[in-house]
Amino acid sequence: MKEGMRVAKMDREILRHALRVYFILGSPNCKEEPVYVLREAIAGGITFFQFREKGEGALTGEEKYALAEEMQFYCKKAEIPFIVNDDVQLALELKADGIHIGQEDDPAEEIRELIGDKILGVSVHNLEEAAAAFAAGADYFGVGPIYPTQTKKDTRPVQGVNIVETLRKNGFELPIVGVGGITPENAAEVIKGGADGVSVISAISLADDIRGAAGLLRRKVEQALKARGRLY
Ligand code: 3NM
Repeated sequence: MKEGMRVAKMDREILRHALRVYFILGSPNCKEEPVYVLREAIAGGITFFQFREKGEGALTGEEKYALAEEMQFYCKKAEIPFIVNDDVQLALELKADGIHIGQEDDPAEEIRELIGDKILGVSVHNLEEAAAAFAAGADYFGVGPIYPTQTKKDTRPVQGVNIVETLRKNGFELPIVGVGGITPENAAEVIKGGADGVSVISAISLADDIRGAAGLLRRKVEQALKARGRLY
């Protein structure tokens, strides 16, 4: 596969490393105050963050902006990349580190044009979507749902770790994070399959011990990366 022409904001290997424990959060995903949830997750050891204010009861307008800004503050303080789901305007206004888009959002080429060298994550579900996202300048792939999830209602069918293995076998070297139903118990399988990290919502956001859950997930991911020797 040809190397991408652009130079990403973060070197690809730095990004790969940063994606290990990728927490996604919006206020509808919390039992407790969302900023508290994020701060506990940071204290537990998350390495990457996506602000995803979606679903029933999601904030909009100024309230959404204010929550994003406060979350970004704590990510910056901890030197954790802060990515916005889907909302380019918000990502640009906040000078976020990047944006994550799905297949139903605006085309990746257009988003790349708008965001310059910010990080661009794209959800992909098969080889064709991965090839198109790579050509459009994606910096990493989000791949899922790996396991059944209650958190997002409109997902594609469950793919299993197979999809990650398929992407690797077909020569895709871009950083990959698995998403959907991932927990400390099954995270190692996702890494073993060739992912660089795991994206989770509920395994952290709904845990009774948020900090402990984030820490355990990080240990499991790092053990699995070590066992794999970081190769895919
Ligand atoms: N994207 P949880 S599944 C945000 O398949 C998201 O693209 C998915 O939440 C996809 O960790 C999902 O609670 C929800 O299962 C992940």
